[in-house]
Parts: sequence; C-alpha cells; structure tokens
Amino acid sequence: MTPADRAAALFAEERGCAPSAVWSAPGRVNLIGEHTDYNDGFVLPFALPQRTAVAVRPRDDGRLSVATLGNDGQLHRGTVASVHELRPGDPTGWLAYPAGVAWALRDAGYPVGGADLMIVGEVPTGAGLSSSHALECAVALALLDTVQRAPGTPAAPGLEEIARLVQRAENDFAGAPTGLLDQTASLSCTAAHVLFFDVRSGAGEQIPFDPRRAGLEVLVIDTRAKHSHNESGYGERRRGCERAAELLEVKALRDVAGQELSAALPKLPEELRPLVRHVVTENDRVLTTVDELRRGRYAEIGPLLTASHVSLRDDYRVSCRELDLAVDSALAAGALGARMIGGGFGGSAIALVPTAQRPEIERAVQAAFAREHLAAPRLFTAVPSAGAGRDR
Ligand code: GAF
Repeated sequence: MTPADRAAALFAEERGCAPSAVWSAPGRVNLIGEHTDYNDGFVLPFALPQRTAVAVRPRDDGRLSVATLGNDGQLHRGTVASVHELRPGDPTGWLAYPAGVAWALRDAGYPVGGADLMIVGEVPTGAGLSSSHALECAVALALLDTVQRAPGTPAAPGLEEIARLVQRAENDFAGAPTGLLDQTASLSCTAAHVLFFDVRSGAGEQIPFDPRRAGLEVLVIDTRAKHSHNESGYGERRRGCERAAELLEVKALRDVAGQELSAALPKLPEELRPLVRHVVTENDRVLTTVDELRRGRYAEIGPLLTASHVSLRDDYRVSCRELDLAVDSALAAGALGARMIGGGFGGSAIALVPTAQRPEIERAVQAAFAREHLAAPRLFTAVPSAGAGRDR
C-alpha cells in the first residue's frame, strides 16, 4: 500500500467519509552542493521514492484537525482551534509543521480555512533525508487544494512560491533557519533526473541522472545518529557565512568566485575562513559535477563527492563520527565517492557504488559500525524519483 492509499483509508476510518484529495511529496538526497543554498549558491538534489502523503478535507469551522501515523504504528492527533488565530510559537512540537504551513499560506493571502488532515509518511525521520519538508510540502499542496475549491479565491501559487512559503513556515514558525534546498527538491524534482538549482536566480534545470545505466548506484547510509536543525550548529554556520559576506562586502558568499578565494580569505577573521573556503569550493564542485553528468561521465563525480565530504568535515565542521565512518568504510570497500548529506551532525551519507560491488560494500559498512559498537545503519539504494503531486 502506498502512503497515499494508506492516508486515504485511515482518513475514511477516522472521519467516516472520503478525503476530498490526497497529495504527497518526497524526501530528497542532495547529490552535491551542501550548505550553499543559504549562500545564494548551487544545489543538485534528486527526489527519493519515499514520500509523505496527506489526505485532506476542508472544514467550515476554521479548525485544523491533524492525525499522523507515527513510527509506532499509532495515530497521533493534534488540533488547532482556529487557523485564523495561528501565530508563530503556538503550537510547538510536530503540530508546528502542518500548523506553520497553514499560517504561512494565510499570511501570504491564500485564504486557507479549517481542514481535516491525515498524514502518512515513509521518509525516515531525523535521517537528514528531509522528512519535515516532505510533510510540509504535502500539507501545503493539500491545503491549497481546499482553497482552489472555493470560488473567487486568488490563483494558485507556482512551485517556486510554494517552496518559499514552506521555507517561511519552517524558519518563522517551526524555528529552523533552513534554506531553500529541501522544499525545492521535494516540489520540483522529476524521476531519473537531478535538479540543478541556482538558488539566487531561482532557475532550475533537470539533468538526466540514471546511475544504473552506468552500472552504478547511489547508496544511502542512514547512520541513525540523530540530527536536528533546531539544536545543531546549523544556525551558527549560517550566521558565520552572513558575517563573512558582510566583511567581504558582497551580497552573499556566492559572489566570491573560486579564483578570488586566496585574496578574500586574509580579509577575514581566522574562524570564518574555513566556512568561506567550503562554500566557494562547494559551489565549484557542483558546477563541475553538472559538467561531468552532462557528458554522461558518472564515475568521474566520485572524487567530487568525496572532496565535498572532506570540506564539510574539515572546513565546515558539520560531520560527526558516524558520518565519517560511513564515508570511510564505504570508500575503503570500493565506493567511487562518498559524502555526508544534508545539514550534518548526524543523519545520512551517500556512496556512489558499482552495482556489482554493492553487497560487499554494504557488508563492510555494517561491519565497521558493529566493530565500533554503533547502532546498525539503515542502507538502501536511492532511485531518483518524482517530485510532489496529487495522488487522488
Ligand atoms: C538542511 C537544510 F534544510 C537545507 O536548507 C540545506 O541548508 C542543507 O541542510 C545543507 O545543504 O537540509
């Protein structure tokens, strides 16, 4: 059963009627381009097959009544008495995510009213695979669907605007100072492609990406080390980048070109230099990766992925023991490249592996974690899949 089927069935059980629509949105892997999004730079994500589905039906009393199927197999319920009175800071916890989306849509002039929502997700949570954005994007599309049904309401926003509204929900309501990568990936990726997205201009290009045709796979290694953008040093890194841009008198670090790096670094206090070095070199690595993919040179991106990890580990300092172990053990066992993905401080890594060697690389990674007495990581092949859409 897909999450959409499950959400529709649970909705009918819970509410005694069918939902008016079901929407779903995927988690993502970012092939390369980490911590570049809030520096106006480049990212290169693809959508995962794992999705979060939201069954919806409008209500006319302004109440937002949300149920979500937890990892424990139980339904968790939460209610917002009136969407008209939503303000950042209340509710908190998991309900802040759907409520924040309703708030951001209303605040932008989309007259979202009350609704019943049933949420069923299969994107692993806390794994750096963007489960919260999958949820928020699916909720945004489901709530907008209810607005479209009312006569005389404004035209539906495009995907780019929805991404910005979801970012607003995440930043201003849920309190996580994240960039635009994850929402854009969840909403705009397409099957068998990576999305080359220029955050500054908003331009996106779908680049064919089907590693299986080259006998390769992108292996996701969910280390199960917990990560959270609210608590981590994410905000601290972001502020460091903004401060560095100010000192360099540029709008964002995107404006420091690779060849200007050695002139720029001495102008900065010691502690900001590695941050800038990471962002500038990472943007370059995205461009080189796109170039290689355009020529169908899949294996050649391996060293770029590994260089990205080294930069995130040593310069940006957002890796951790589990992520380094995932990367090192995959590389030692024959991966062509590997790197942590997402915000860091836990979550997942990816490894580009020859399909024929996948079983032995998986065994080697598992064995390395067992030797270190760490929880067994969860491994799966990430197939570039479709972005968000309506299921029924
Ligand atoms: C997280 C954030 F949500 C993204 O916006 C991005 O900054 C990423 O970390 C790092 O590239 O996933």
